[in-house]
Amino acid sequence: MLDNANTELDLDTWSRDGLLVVDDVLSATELEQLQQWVLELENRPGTTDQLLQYNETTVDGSIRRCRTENFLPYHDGLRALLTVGRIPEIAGTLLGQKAVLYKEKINYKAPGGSGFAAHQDAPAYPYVSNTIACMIAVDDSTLDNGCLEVARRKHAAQLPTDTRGCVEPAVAQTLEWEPLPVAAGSLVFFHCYVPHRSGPNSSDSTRRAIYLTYNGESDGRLRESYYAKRIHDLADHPDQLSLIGHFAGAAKPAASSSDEEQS
Ligand SMILES: O=C(O)CCC(=O)C(=O)O
Repeated sequence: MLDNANTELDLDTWSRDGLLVVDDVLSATELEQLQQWVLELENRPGTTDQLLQYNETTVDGSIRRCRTENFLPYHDGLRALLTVGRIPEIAGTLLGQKAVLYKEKINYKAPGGSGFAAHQDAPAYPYVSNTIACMIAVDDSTLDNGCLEVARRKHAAQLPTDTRGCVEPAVAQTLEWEPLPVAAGSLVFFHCYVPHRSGPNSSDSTRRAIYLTYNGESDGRLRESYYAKRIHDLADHPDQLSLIGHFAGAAKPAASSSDEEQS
């Protein structure tokens, strides 16, 4: 997968904005395969400390999958795609050294599913200060279904945070927010200080996106430490999807058969 991509990266945009959209990496066949893999993962049962699944209650009261985490050990195809080849190579070019995966997640955002408050990723990621995210649009990401919204050129430092670890609302209000709709198959790379947020899904179809976080190899292989801390810390905060409280909805771990009911 991805061997055919020969993308010229716009490094000026990357350093100016902290953000880069790369459109021509996945072929149509590769995208179809990815969509199938994501569907397979969505339907697997969750556990308390291995494959992590989360559901949310959407506006109409139905319980829908909202997030999968820590799937790398449990899916050979995705493990290969996300750790070898073009995607980590692009991340490495942007980081200036070999990129290693810090964490991986899928956000599903079903119809009526919730968005995310304005935040920077850095406070959610212990043990490391420099990471970049790669969002892979599994479905078209649109204004109606809650695409990412970003503030460009604000990636130099941590902004003031509130008690949730999100950008202080008074500061968030002063930022220039730009919706970033992208077609399925697009990759969006962004630095861990890029402020971002998203709205709810007001369309009638699900908007899936994979989010990968990479760090430079010189900072270490931190993925297992991250997931150990996450599992430990979130045991006391079962309504949170992350080490920061950025999710606007009502989330719940789906780790037993009674929680697996999908509507
Ligand atoms: O998927 C989205 O709408 C935004 C997700 C996000 O910012 C996050 O999961 O940290």
